[in-house]
Amino acid sequence: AKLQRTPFEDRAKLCKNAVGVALFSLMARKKTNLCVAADVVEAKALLDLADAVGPQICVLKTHCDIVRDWTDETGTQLRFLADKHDFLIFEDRKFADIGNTVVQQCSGGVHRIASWAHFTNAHALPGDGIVDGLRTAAGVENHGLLLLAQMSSAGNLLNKEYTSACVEMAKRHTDFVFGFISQERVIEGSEGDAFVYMTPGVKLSQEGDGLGQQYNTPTAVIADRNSDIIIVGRGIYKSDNPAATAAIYRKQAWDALA
Ligand code: S5P
Repeated sequence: AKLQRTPFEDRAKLCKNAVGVALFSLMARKKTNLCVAADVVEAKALLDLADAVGPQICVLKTHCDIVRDWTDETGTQLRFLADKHDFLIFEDRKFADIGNTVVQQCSGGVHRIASWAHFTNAHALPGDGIVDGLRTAAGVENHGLLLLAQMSSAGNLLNKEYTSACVEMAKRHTDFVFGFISQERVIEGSEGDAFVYMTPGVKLSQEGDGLGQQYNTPTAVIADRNSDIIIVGRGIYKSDNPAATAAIYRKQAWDALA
C-alpha cells in the first residue's frame, strides 16, 4: 500500500524551528525536494553551480572547507543567490566537538558559517552540549540544526541504538533541531511529521565510488524509505549539464512523493 503522506505545508505548522518551517513552506511552494551537494573546490565554480541549479532545488548543501579561495564575499554571494532562486543554504560541517569548541567553529574562523548558512548539522556523539553550543553560536531565531542519525557509507558505526539516541536528542531540542540526515524516515507518525529527513547517497546509476559511498535511486529513497529530500552531489555536478540533470533528479524525487 502507498504511504499516506502529510503535505509539506501542513508539516510546516508542526515544526517548531523557524528554518524548518521555512524549508517545508518553500518545498510546498516551489514543488521541489531536491538538495544539490555542491562539492566543488573554487568559489566561482560554487557560485556558478548554485546559479545553474538554483531554480530546481530547495536546499544547496556546501562544504565550505573544500573551497580553496573562500572569502566572506562567497558567503554573501551565496545568500544573494538563495534569495534570487528561493533556496536555503545548508553547510554540511558535521560538527562533532564539545559545546564550547563548536561555538567558535560555527561563528568564527575563516568561514564564519553562522553568518551565511541557514542551517548546519552535527554528530550527536558528544552529547547535548553540542546542540547547546551550536544554538548559542547561531541564535535560534534564524538558524537550525540537523543531527546525523544514519550515514550512507559502508561500515559506518551509526547502529540502530545510536540512531534511537539521536532521535531522542532531537526531541529534547525541537526549538533548534528540525530534522535528520538519515537513510530513511527515522520517526513515524505525526510526531515524525514535525521533522525533515534528508538522504545522501543518491544517484541514478548505483555503482559506488571505490571509497565506501553507497547509492540508492531517488525513487527508492523517497517512495520506499519515506525520506523527504534527496541529496545529490556527483550525479549532478559531474554531469555534462548540471541544470538539466538537476531537473531530471528533481522530477523523479517529486513524483516519488505521489
Ligand atoms: O551519510 C552521509 C552524510 C552526508 S551529509 N553521506 C554523505 O555522502 N553525505 C554527504 O553527501 C557527503 O559529504 C557529500 O557531500 C554528499 C554526497 O555526495 P555524492 O557525490 O556521493 O552524491
